[in-house]
Amino acid sequence: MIPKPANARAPRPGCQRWLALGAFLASSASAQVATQVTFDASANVLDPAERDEIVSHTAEAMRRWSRLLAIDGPRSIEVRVSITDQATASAASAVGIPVGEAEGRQLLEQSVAYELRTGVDPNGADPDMYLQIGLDYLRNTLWFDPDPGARSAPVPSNRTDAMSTFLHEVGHAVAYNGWSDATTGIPPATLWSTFDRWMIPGSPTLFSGANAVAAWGVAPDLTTGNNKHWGNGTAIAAPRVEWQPARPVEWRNGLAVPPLAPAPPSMSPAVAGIAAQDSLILQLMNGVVFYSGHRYDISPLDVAVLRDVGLPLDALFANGFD
Ligand SMILES: [Ca+2]
Ligand SMILES: [Ca+2]
Ligand SMILES: [Zn+2]
Repeated sequence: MIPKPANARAPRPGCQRWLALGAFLASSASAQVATQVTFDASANVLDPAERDEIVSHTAEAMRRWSRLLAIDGPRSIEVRVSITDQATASAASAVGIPVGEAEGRQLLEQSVAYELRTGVDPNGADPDMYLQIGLDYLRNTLWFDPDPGARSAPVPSNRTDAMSTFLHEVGHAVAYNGWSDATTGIPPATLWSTFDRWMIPGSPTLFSGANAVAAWGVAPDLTTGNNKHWGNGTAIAAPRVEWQPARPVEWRNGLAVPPLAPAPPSMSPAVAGIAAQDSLILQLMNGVVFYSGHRYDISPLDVAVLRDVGLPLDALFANGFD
């Protein structure tokens, strides 16, 4: 759950290759995205059934994110899996790709996002994304869905839904990552990611991407100490308003040029009648808690962030959400 800096990983030698095509449904976008999952030597502890579950859940998570995007040709995303002793799971794109300059800093895009957007694999045969999973978490906390595409079987009340975890981790590789300080939100002096650039450092740091602000109603707060995620504490964090019209982000000279942020509407939480599902704490990409027995999925706020980091959305999803 804790994102790693996107450029901090080195390729690891020696792996077994497993192939999963994330292309088994009809969506024109996802039909062109193949996900290849490989395991390094740390995964030798796994049995074949466990590997199959990791492959199927990784591919389905990549399919669910990539089907939102307008993709103009075949893509192949290589994911390298390691098994660790960490408490949960973590993931990141392999590298950050310079795509321009914004406000005096080099702007870097996650390598998975870059390849999905452009069709160019920025690091050749090396993996595009690294995924680490704690062994105890894998075996004693996660519940692997017998049909990760359908997601209809009841999630055991004492288990964490593995599809939710895999969706969360792929979300880091696609959009939710960067180099800003995890607590202060302050970026390095010379560079930042397409996500970092929208942070308003503070306590908490806020996310000011125009589409996210429009989707949420106010600038949503990022988790202090873990700020490539949403939310703090367990209270309802912010009111939100109805989904607003899509605001396309244009690319000029290699740089995502955002629309102007609308002024957040003035809303009283007591008047707005906020429902539990409107809490940042219940977002897939929240940084506070994953409730057992509960399914999380990509939300309209996540779609807004995809726009804010410069990804082109499929017309099917341009004005709403399925
Ligand atoms: Ca690739
Ligand atoms: Ca690659
Ligand atoms: Zn996370």
